[in-house]
Amino acid sequence: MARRALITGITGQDGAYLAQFLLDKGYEVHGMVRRASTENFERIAHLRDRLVLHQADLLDQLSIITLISEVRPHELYNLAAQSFVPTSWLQPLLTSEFTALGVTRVLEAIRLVDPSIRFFQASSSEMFGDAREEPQNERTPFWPRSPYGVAKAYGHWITVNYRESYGIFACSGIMFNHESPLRGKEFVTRKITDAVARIKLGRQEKLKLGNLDARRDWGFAGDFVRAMWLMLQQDKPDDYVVATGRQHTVREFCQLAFSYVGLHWEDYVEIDRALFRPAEVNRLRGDATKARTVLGWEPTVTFEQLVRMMVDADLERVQAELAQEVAAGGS
Ligand code: NAP
Ligand code: G4F
Repeated sequence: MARRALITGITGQDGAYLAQFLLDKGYEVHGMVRRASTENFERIAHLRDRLVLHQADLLDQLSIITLISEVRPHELYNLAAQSFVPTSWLQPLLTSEFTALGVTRVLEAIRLVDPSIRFFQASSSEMFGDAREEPQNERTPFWPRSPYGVAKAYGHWITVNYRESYGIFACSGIMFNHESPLRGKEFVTRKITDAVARIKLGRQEKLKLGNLDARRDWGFAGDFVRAMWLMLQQDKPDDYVVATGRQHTVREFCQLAFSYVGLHWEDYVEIDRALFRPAEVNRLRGDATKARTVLGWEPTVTFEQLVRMMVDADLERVQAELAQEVAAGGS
């Protein structure tokens, strides 16, 4: 019989990659989606016929209990969250409800319905914040610098606590930034590659950015979802840093993305002070030795390949939009 997985946040970047990964492994894949006035399933459109989607919301405890009772998954991946750091200063309470308390609601539902369900929590390197050491590993103390980071730290510790209190197979993946052509356009990498494509094709003139000196450890989302799955296949539940171990500045990302299409980034990028954050996470770099040793996990996509993959995808998309406009104008 096929194993059943339930993914919260299936409409997001990681949800789409994880759904594809699990389907390829022969899983029956269920996804939790929240009600919206307009459906928001673009990232999983190509998988739509192979998925079972259910309406529920991280804010609504009973909806999660009902969902888990109906699906009875073997594995549950909790990817849903308010995941954009700047929004967490604008909506700190809502961010805590989704990103912190939402985790407890899912864990409570597991405890009530079936404590043998294996649970993955999408934790974040943002918890290290003003990091006490570099590179960061599973023992590095947290010093979060945003309401999002604080909420994720809660989500991490409640996951550890339900493992220790109730023996639930609960794992926390402390994931560093991971990107792809499916990344939301508000995040800096996709904002840059979308702008590069639009500028190259004459649809945009300038790109406004904030802090170019911030350093991140950027990997490929497709690699990260494999680490999530590996964590739930082990004999014992545990927590793992997932990272490439390489660090680059936002400026370096710009340089590489613009030069890939033959443009010089300084001709197009403007600094907008409004995009600077009230408290910045200046540098992050992960040490994934434990994931490499215990899970046998390795990233397969380099920083340079990631940038090129994202620019290529955005060029293709913007070109297709232009072709559609021409066709519509000519008909
Ligand atoms: P994403 O693209 O922003 O997706 C977030 C998902 O959460 C969406 O499917 C969204 O649904 C769903 N969601 C938000 N609020 C919800 C609610 N109240 N009820 C139900 N669903 C809700 O994020 P991602 O990049 O795929 O990241 C996945 C997870 O990993 C997140 O928890 C994120 O915080 C964490 N993480 C990401 C990274 C990274 O670099 N990508 C690194 C570390 C940790 P809608 O489509 O309806 O909005
Ligand atoms: O792309 P970002 O918005 O990602 P951030 O804040 O690192 O958060 C992402 O990674 C976390 C893992 O550490 C996840 F948990 C979280 O859910 C999310 O996926 O910003 C990256 C850096 C920041 O230092 C920011 O100040 O880029 C800098 N930046 C400079 N200009 C900008 C911009 N960020 C954005 N979003 N937009 C800008 O114009």
